[in-house]
Amino acid sequence: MGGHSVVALAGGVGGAKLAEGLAAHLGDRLSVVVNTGDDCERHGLLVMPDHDTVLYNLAGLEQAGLGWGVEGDTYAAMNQLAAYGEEAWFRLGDRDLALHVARTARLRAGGRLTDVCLGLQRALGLAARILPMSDVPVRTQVRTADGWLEFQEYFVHQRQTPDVLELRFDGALDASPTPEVAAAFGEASSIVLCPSNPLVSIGPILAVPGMRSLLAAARARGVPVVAVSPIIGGHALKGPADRMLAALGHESSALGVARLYADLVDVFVLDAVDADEALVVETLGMRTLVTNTIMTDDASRARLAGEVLTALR
Ligand code: FO1
Repeated sequence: MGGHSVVALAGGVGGAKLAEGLAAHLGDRLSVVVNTGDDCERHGLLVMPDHDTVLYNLAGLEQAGLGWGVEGDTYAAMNQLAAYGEEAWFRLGDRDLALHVARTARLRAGGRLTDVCLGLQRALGLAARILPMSDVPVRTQVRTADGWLEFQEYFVHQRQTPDVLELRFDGALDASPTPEVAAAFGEASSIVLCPSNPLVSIGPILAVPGMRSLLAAARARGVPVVAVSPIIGGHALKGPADRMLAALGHESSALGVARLYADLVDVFVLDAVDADEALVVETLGMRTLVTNTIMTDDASRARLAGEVLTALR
């Protein structure tokens, strides 16, 4: 691919897996723009779940089974916090806590979010860059029958049980893409929308004022954009994307996701299970790639990433 650089938009576990596959091909030619809408303050510390799951996947530290946190982590601090009567439903491992302590300390010392994140990534030896979508806080909130909930209250504490009636991205109107995100889009030769939740992972990124313009400007230069469906056979492999799509009036299918991306994307990647939807997706004005999109290990992550990059030539 020569000196070509790629921007990937990602959030959650599926996004982190493809990001890791892309990093295997691209190294420092990859910039991953991550959703910060899931971010939260826990025990006085800033936790950035979507940034952190990409960080740990690219560093080969991820807790594979859970999809978040650090492989082999212990929970001594968490258990001691509970002993002091602190909330313990959001499980932070000891090694994970070190990241939140370092990050929060550097932010309190006046560091800019993106600079702090890049410094921690370099400490873990990452070649690719993980870029917060904005340095200004954006927080996804979910309206349920009980009213508006902070994202992690819905996602973890209430185990995604309530029906989602509405979403909002608090703070988005005061946010803007960081200079690093704008530069990454400006230099990109390809753009990838990873198989993340289109509503609460890719959605908040695209809701940052100016982000869609960056994408449109790249496309106007002839930069191809590919999206990988996070829905396979009508279901999400992990997380609430399928139920959320249906609850908010969208079709919970690869086609339903393609419709959400119709004006943004040149190529749409569907799993072989959904091959019968490819023709209809093409009527939306996108080319399609039908392949096995299930990433079970590093090899399959790199394979899918390779197919995605090849589809963009
Ligand atoms: N998800 C859970 O379901 N339970 C948890 O206790 C939990 C803790 C946690 C700690 C750090 C972190 O970065 C993520 C964590 N997650 C947990 C996942 C988190 O809810 C993410 O927002 C989801 O993975 C969706 O992106």
